[in-house]
Amino acid sequence: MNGVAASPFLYRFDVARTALVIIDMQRDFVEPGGFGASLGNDVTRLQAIVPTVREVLLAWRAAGGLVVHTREAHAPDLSDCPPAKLQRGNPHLRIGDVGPMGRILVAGEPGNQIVPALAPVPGEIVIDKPGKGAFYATGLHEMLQGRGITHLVFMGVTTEVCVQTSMREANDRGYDCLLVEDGTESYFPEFKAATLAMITAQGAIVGWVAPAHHLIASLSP
Ligand code: TIU
Repeated sequence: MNGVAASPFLYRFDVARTALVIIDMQRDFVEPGGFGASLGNDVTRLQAIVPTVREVLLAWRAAGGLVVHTREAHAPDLSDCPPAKLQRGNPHLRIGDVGPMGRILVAGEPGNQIVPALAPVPGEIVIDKPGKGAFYATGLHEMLQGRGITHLVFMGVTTEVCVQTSMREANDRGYDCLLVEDGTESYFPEFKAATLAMITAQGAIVGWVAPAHHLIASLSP
């Protein structure tokens, strides 16, 4: 059993029953010209966490833990993108439009790939999800159940959108969840801070939060 010094109290987990879930570290959110930028955001804040996410990913792989990568990705015919999502807001490029990295948020396009520093390796699970949460319409819960997973450690982007939605979905399904606070980022620093606070409030109502170096220390033999 491993223990991470976390907020609001010690997070205990067994690597064999825990998956590292990296949410949407794809070019569409982290690089200029993708979906995040099309919504009017400055993507440099998100780019800055890549080295920390990589450090945790390498430590997790070395410890032999299961890794899950997600991508927010739609089918080329957009049949899995409801009008309510497609038509929201007033972006200069919509989902499915052709941008500098190919069609925005469409599976298989260059912009939809996970950034090279965090690319999946054989044996890791890669989930394409049509929603913000990783459990909606993906089969992820069944995959995790089949592997005996009870605990999830989250990183990725953005903190208050896809990461928090996924963590809440996981919490309702009975997983004990830890969010790596410097392995996640938002386009809005105040939303990240609020998310960390609301996750840990009321005795870990959604889960735990800890810095990457506390998690890495807990993995050291
Ligand atoms: N816009 C925003 O903050 N996020 C998303 O649209 N998707 C994810 O968070 N991955």
